[in-house]
Amino acid sequence: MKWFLPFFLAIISHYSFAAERNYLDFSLEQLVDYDIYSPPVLQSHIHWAGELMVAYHYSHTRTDGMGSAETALSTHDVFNDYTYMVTPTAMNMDMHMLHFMYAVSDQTTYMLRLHHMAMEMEHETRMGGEFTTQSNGFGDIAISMNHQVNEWSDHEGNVRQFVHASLLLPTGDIDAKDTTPMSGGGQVQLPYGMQLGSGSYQARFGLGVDKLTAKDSFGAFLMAKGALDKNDAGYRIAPEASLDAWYQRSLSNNFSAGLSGSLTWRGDISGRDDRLNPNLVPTADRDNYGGQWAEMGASVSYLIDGTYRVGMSASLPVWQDLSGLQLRKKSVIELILELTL
Ligand SMILES: [Cu+2]
Repeated sequence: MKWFLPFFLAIISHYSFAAERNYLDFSLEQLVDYDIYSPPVLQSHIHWAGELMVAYHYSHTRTDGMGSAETALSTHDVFNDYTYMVTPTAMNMDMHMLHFMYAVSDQTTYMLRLHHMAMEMEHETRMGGEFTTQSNGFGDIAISMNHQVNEWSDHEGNVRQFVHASLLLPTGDIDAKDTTPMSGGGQVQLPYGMQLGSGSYQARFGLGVDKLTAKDSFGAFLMAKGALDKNDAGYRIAPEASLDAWYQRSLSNNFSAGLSGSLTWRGDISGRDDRLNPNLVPTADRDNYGGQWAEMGASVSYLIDGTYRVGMSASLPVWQDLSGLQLRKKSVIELILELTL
């Protein structure tokens, strides 16, 4: 994160005085042309033939406190109601994502995503001790295609429909280890949620729609993802489905703001990793992973010279229903830097 800030500030200061293109002066054709309103979901995003886009996203996800179904539980509740020797108390995840998008035609854009994760989980033991485990490294690489299937204009603006397909490669580590007070100084296998990859090939499919007018943009994206095979450790990560919706509006020549909402469903892990002891800590038990989350977010976006876009977003869960016993989601903060060539 530290290396990113000077870069970010340098770009803002260098280009903020040179802005020529801006939100309010655009005709509808130009808005579509320059892709000013980048949707918060990159999976429903296409470019003109030959265009290359590089996007860097940084996100920080915080989970804090335990819960079961819709109820928050204190550490005291966990040790009273369950037999686990250890409970997680909080987790922080920092993710750096690099997306490369290249449009082979006006309808079809290919995308490659690389990401690096650093996770830190805080724990408390039944005896009152505290400890932290960490893992970090590159995650599963995604190769995707975004395709516009339909487009039409009415008197207000331009409507587009998209399909999305991805293949995720099992490049992320599923053997991440760390020491704990119970491991006697040795390295032990970390639980499912602290692993960097899925260990499986995964497929992801999506359907999206958006509408662009001279002043605003809104859209929705529905997505489903699942593992195609069991990994070498003997399990298959949970399938996921999500629905994202957003609204973005221009507030000045180069400034826009947006609101978004998402619903996420996650199923169960199938099979199990025999290196983990599910009686020791809730995270080692595969039954403590699925759930449903509803989140609301807000974002701001700043356009620089029609080429760069910098943005920031924050989202909070408004409802969560957790399978078994797990950490409750608290917040997600994201910084975005996009360059279109
Ligand atoms: Cu793009």
